[in-house]
Amino acid sequence: KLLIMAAATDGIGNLVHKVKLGLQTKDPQILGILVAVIVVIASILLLILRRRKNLRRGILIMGLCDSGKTLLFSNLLHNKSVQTYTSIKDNSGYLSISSKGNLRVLDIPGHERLRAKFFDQFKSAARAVVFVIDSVTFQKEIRDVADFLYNILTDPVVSFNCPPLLILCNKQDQAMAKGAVFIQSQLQKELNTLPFYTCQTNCRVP
Ligand SMILES: Nc1nc2c(ncn2[C@@H]2O[C@H](COP(=O)(O)OP(=O)(O)OP(=O)(O)O)[C@@H](O)[C@H]2O)c(=O)[nH]1
Ligand SMILES: [Mg+2]
Repeated sequence: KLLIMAAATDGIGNLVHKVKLGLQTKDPQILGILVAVIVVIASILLLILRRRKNLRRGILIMGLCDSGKTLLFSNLLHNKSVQTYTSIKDNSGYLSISSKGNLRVLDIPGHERLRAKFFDQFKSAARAVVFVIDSVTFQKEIRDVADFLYNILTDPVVSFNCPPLLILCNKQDQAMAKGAVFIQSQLQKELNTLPFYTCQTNCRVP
């Protein structure tokens, strides 16, 4: 075993030495091989990253209580508006999108005591997050909205996977609803008051 290990170490040492020499003398053969190796490794890494992304098939609908998540879920999945009540458990269903296949839409309860548990359960599957805001009560709830969004954005799993995030300014049919541009600017200001957060996103209001 020791002999095999020594031979292997010696082999690698020899190879490293040859590569070093090739780099110093700018040997085209060695440079060619190195470029090929780097391209192969980069392609494998890209493939792994693509696979990881494709394995995540959840669309998480999140937001404070009463922001309209369940009604949105019902409209998306069943194409109808239903009478909703405060959710105490998640709703889930599959949505078929032509270019992406079947995606699992998850409506996460907004209640403070429940949302963390469901978020922890589903966050690693998040392909995208829809953060729903009640545009009527937004100003009154701005602190809670910002805190909740901050917790999602700074979550280690979410920051690692970086799923796209859509901020949905809901209840625009109501006369007292604030517009998306106003909500965006106020939310950015509020987020910037939170510790360790600087809003540098490419926020865009359609
Ligand atoms: N006018 C208006 N009312 C809405 C809209 N979306 C939701 N609502 C109403 O807002 C209330 C709360 O909606 P839900 O979908 O139950 O809210 P939720 O976000 O699921 O709330 P939790 O389950 O408590 O987290 C319901 O009475 C809905 O009918 C909207 O776009 N316009
Ligand atoms: Mg609900």
